[in-house]
Amino acid sequence: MIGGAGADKFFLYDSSTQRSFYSNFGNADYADITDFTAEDRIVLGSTESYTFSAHGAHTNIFIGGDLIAIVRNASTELVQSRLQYVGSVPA
Ligand SMILES: [Ca+2]
Repeated sequence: MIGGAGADKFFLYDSSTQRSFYSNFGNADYADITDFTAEDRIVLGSTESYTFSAHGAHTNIFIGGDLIAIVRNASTELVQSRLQYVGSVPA
């Protein structure tokens, strides 16, 4: 995924189906975000539980053990400061 210039939103969650993208096939599918900057946001689902781990210069995002995104050349601190959660939490 490449956002290009300006502030971008990278959607890792489909609010219409309330499902995360890239969470079905383990580490075989994931979003590869190559140009994340401090202007950008990553959109996640409020019903999901994510973990973030540094991998070299990159940040990996997981749901459970399932890799859903690699954010290239971005620290976990930067990524976690730029999250936006969508969707409703079940009652
Ligand atoms: Ca995956």
